[in-house]
Amino acid sequence: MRRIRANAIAILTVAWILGTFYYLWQDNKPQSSPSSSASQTRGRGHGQKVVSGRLEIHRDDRTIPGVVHLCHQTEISSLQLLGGLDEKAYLAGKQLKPGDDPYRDHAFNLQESDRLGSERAIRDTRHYRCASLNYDADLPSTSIIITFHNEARSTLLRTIKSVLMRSPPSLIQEIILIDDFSSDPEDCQLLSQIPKVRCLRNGRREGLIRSRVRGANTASASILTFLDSHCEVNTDWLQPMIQRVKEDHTRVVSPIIDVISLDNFAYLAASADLRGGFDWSLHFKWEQIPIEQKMARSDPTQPIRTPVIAGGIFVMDKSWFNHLGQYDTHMDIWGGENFELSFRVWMCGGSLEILPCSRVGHVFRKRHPYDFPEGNALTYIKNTRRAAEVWMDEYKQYYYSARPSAQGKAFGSIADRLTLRRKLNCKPFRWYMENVYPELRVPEQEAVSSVLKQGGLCLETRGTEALGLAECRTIGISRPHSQRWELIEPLLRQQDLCLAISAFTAGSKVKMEPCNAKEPRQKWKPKGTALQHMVSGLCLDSQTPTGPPVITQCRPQMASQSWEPQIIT
Ligand code: UD2
Ligand code: MN
Repeated sequence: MRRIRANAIAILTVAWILGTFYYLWQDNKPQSSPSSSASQTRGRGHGQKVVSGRLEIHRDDRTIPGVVHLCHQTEISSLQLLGGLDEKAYLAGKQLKPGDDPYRDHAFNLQESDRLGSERAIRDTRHYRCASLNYDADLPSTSIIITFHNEARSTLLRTIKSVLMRSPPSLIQEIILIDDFSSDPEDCQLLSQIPKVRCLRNGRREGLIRSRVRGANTASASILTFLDSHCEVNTDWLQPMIQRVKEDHTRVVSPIIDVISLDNFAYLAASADLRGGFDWSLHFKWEQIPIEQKMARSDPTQPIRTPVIAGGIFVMDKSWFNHLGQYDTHMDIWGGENFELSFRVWMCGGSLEILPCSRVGHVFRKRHPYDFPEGNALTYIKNTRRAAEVWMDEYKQYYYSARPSAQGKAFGSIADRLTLRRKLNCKPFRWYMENVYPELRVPEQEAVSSVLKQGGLCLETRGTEALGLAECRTIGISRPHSQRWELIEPLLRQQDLCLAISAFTAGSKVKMEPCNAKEPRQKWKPKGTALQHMVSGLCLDSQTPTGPPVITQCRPQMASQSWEPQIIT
């Protein structure tokens, strides 16, 4: 008897040791499958914002092997879930006709999407440690907001069903569909037969920005969840995001966005080491987390701070969304709103993060399948110009240098958004650059040679220190000239001498002195056609054409403060 007990204890001990070893080995297992870095350029014709579908996919093998969650509550049958919707008839109502190009209408392979049906199992792509995290039992519910314009029925229905099947039912208050004036109203209407699904149709094409605001305004839950209309949410996607927002309502959180192939609809795990970034043309890109942050991450389930979000899939507290001014509803159709929202969230007291334990698949496309009434290039410029003009302060110059075609293009009035920024007491873009996105390099400035013209007169130096206005003279190539200025922000330069104020008070004279980029008295920036001294906030003023130039209160309309730079080539 005693021997049998001893044997049993020995067997259990060995099993326990083996189990522990297996666990540790799993934890340290190297990523075995090669990363298929099929980095693909996603040209959209106009070269604007493209969510390059993180096509540098690193398959993360620390995911949960073989676990396929189809349904959160397996007892809910697909039939119950759909209420009165006749799914077969809905899908059959719109199908590819033989001989039609399957990519034509949606810029993805419609034939493959239709073939898949409305639900399918997908791999749980999270790090395996995510499965053992716990979330509050009393998480608040959310309103899911999905806006669409001519979405394919099969992708739209799969998006909705994946939400209903892979979310705890108590967390889904409602799914609000905003049909952005699609050709067939039934695409949306028929879906409102599904329990919890509501359908709002725009009376004209509004674009995704105004459509989302409409959805948010009718949402009844305290938390908003935005989704594109061609997604599939993965196991336990929602709880991590709601948990983070519940803990701190100023957080705006998004999942890791997995890739659903636009060709064969394979569900592919995206790398867990990416965050959202951009270049100065306001072109969104996925980028590696900075190395120091990567080294400091000991726990792969921890949130990743991100300078910007891709834009389509995020969770945000409703009152915080409203407090921060929702969206800029003068932005049209598509694009730029993700920068505007991201800058605003960071600069006005919130934060943005990507949660690795939340995964949502999305069909990334190479072109827009829909039209832009004003043309897609002009629309993108209008939207990003609005974001740059309202939020980027003096850094907007880099946007204009990177996107010269934006200069002079119409972008409407931004007065309301500037008032909002002031009311919310938001930090300057410089703060964002220093604290949120220090990795974004400010371009090296090339000196621009120019004269500074006021009426028919030009600003010139006299001797080594003094300045004045005089008749503009012809300037020969490359020879020093008292009327030639090099503009290298923040300096206004002539050889080794720079324009400086003599004191910080209104009425103080300006003079030339040896250049020093760190000297606060030498820092200038353009303000309309005026030249503003950055520290005192006063503007360069000629007073009278004969008197020496001084600095005075900026008054944009004043002729004596207007300095038209005329570039010398
Ligand atoms: C990305 C975002 C998208 C949005 C966009 C920039 C992701 C996964 N997607 O582009 O949500 O932030 O960048 O603006 O981060 N739609 C309308 N009306 C329109 C045009 C589009 O309702 O006039 C819908 C469209 O059906 C889709 C959503 O808006 O559900 C986003 O459009 P998209 O899928 O063409 O944009 P995407 O994913 O390239
Ligand atoms: Mn999309």
